[in-house]
Amino acid sequence: MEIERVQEIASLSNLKGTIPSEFIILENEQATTTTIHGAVLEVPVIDLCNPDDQSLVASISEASKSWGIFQVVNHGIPNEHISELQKVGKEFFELPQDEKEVIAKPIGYEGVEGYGTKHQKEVEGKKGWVDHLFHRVWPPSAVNYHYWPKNPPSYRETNEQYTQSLIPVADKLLGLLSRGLGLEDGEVKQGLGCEDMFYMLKINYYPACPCPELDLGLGPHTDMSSITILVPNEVQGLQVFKDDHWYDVAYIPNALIVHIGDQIEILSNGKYKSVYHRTTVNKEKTRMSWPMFLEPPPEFEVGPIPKLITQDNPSKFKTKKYKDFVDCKLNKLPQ
Ligand SMILES: O=C(O)CCC(=O)C(=O)O
Repeated sequence: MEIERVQEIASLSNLKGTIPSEFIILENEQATTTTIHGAVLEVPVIDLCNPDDQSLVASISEASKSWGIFQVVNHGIPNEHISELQKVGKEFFELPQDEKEVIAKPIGYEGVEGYGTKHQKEVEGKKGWVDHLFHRVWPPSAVNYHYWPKNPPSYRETNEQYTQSLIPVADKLLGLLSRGLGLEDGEVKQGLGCEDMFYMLKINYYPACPCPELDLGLGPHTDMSSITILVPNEVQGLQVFKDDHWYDVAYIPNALIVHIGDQIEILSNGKYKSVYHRTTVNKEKTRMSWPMFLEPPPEFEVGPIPKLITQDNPSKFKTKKYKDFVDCKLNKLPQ
């Protein structure tokens, strides 16, 4: 049985001007009816070169408490590393279908890595308008090059270069988040598995859609990771739920978009909030995004940091292995 890719469905749909019914979501879920129009959300901007350390800690902590999302500028990753990452990812998705299928997730395989299209329906029983590629990039012991594109030939080097520039930024962000909780620099990272943490790269490919108002790319969700560090292409599409409404997020070119994920919400005992977000699709343009999910190793137990628990602030979350958390979330079971 062959899996139909959204990219292929999109080519036909764009000719016909309609989309198949399994993609059409209920009117009260559609972006046009649920988005606040004419307003874009200016999410907090964190300048990583801010020389005033205390104000940097305060701003990241405030953004993580009240928004769960922020954009990082002056992060130190050269713009070319970002544009090269985008270029090779785009080149992979533009290959003939057969070449992409070489690294597809096999049918029946339970892993996450590989080229794929979400099987489970996304929004109220409907499918999202997106294909993806997942592969781990760090630590070396967790990398399986089978799932990395061989074409374009510079794919591996470019992704390794981006990862090497991202790791110090991730470390800095985790340190600042730790200090924002009144802890030492390394304590949040320790609570996530330290150097054993997995860096999982995903590429989302949202083809142009003739009826963008009828479907979403990804339905509303929070990320299971600790933090997610994302770069989008230039096409608008990320939306955040804030004060009971959905808003488009305004991007700053070459900034990194950081989502607080479920594991940081747990570890901070709810002080930091994981951000509820979704994506829309565009009528003329392909949207792409490159989220990097920083995940605890599967067997690692994550729970509220004991120092943060007091009589007045009792534990709000169970401590459990990350793989068990993922299992409950994917199967919609109570945590
Ligand atoms: O494409 C985006 O901007 C968001 C991606 C996302 O939320 C995800 O892949 O889980």
